[in-house]
Parts: sequence; structure tokens; C-alpha cells
Amino acid sequence: MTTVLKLGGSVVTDKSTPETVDDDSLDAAVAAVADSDPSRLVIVHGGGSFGHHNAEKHGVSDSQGTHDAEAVFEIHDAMRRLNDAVVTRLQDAGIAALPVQPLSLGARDAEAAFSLPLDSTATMLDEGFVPVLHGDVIAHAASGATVVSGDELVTTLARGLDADRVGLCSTVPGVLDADNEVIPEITAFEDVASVLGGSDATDVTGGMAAKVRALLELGAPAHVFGPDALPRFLAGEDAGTVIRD
Ligand code: IP8
Repeated sequence: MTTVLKLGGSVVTDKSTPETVDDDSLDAAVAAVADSDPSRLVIVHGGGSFGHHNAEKHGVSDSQGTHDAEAVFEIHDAMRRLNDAVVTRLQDAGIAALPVQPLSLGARDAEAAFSLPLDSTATMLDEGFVPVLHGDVIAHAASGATVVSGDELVTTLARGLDADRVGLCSTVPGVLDADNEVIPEITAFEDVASVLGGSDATDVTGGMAAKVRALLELGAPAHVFGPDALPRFLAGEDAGTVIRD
């Protein structure tokens, strides 16, 4: 059973203060992972108060690239330092966590298609490690380097590793309907299109509509939930909104 879990930037960092880890929230997530005694678990984390402001400062996004190596390194270094903090906390809790840095592995082609060789991640899993990836900057053909988000990594990992379950843990308890209630299950985009809004054209950078569309195409159930439901997800139960085709 292979599980891909994303800990959103809002879970691992204090988004209101630049480059600040949210100790309590990260510790709670780490404790939940440690209690679940994970096997074949891949963790991805977002940036939160790390990386995003550096990317913004240099005008870099998932579609806007730069050839300025110092700018690329600054963004990567911020994410790497956050990754160090996450990996260290996991190791301190007895989890065999190891960093995997997308900058050194991944790339986008000239059509912006993202690819990530997974040999190292898959071998780490086989050997009982917990690979921990992070949103990053990656080389992008004809654009220099652009941002790859944690969400994009999650879908790439889930497909490439043939994951059985995917979890997206953020501060939102699930996909919300018009009354701000959690939608328990989504099996077709049309059923929630009116609530989520956003066409492909206007919602390519990670809005909920784009996220739900991508998760529906995964072939593995994806759970969107808040931190309180993380132990439930890791115990193999349904948590938040379950998205399955
Ligand atoms: O928070 C951000 O990853 P995300 C990666 O998952 C950056 O969008 C800013 C380098």
C-alpha cells in the first residue's frame, strides 16, 4: 500500500510571518505520522511562508521563468531549509525520513509538461525510508527555471508510484460547498462545477477547481482534509472530502 501525503504550507509554517515554521502544527502532523507507523509513505510539503515571497520577488511562478541562477538558488534554498526542518522533525520522532529535492531531478519541457524520474524515491520506499519532497524550482526548457508546486508533485508521484491513496492536508477541512459545508465525496467534476467555479482557462495555478479536476484523473482515491483528520487518513479511513472517479 503506497500513500502520498501532502502537508500544505499552511500546516507546516506560520504563513503570517516570513520563514517561520509552525512548531505546534508541524509537531502534531509529525506525531500523527509517527503514530501511524507508516510503510510506503511519501510526504510532500508546500512552501507557506518559505519560498513564495522569494519567488514573487524575482517574478518566478509555474509559468514565468528566470535564467538568474542566484534567484533560482534563493528560492530553492528557502524551500530546502524548510525541508530540513520537516525531515529533522520526522527523524526526531523516529521516522526514517530522507529529503528528495525536485530541483536536482525534475524538469519541464518546452510545452511546460513536468517530469520527475522516480527511481530514487521508489528505491527509498523499497528500503523502508520515507521520502520527503517539497515544492521547488526546476529547469524549464526555453524558460530557465520555474516553480513546481507541491500539488503538481503529488499527482506526478501518485501516478508514477502507482499510489493506492493520496492525502492533501491543509487548514481547510475539505472541499466546501456554497454553505461552507464539507462535500463528503466527489466522483464527477460536473457535480461540483457550479460550486467550485473556475474553468481551465482561469484556474490553472492551483485553485480548488483545478485541484479537483487533477485529482479525479488520478486513478487513486484522494482525500482533502484538515489537520484534525490526519490521524484518520493515516489509519486508512476516509477523511474530509474523498475524490474518486
Ligand atoms: O506551496 C511552493 O510550493 P507550494 C514552491 O506547494 C515554491 O505551491 C514557492 C518554490
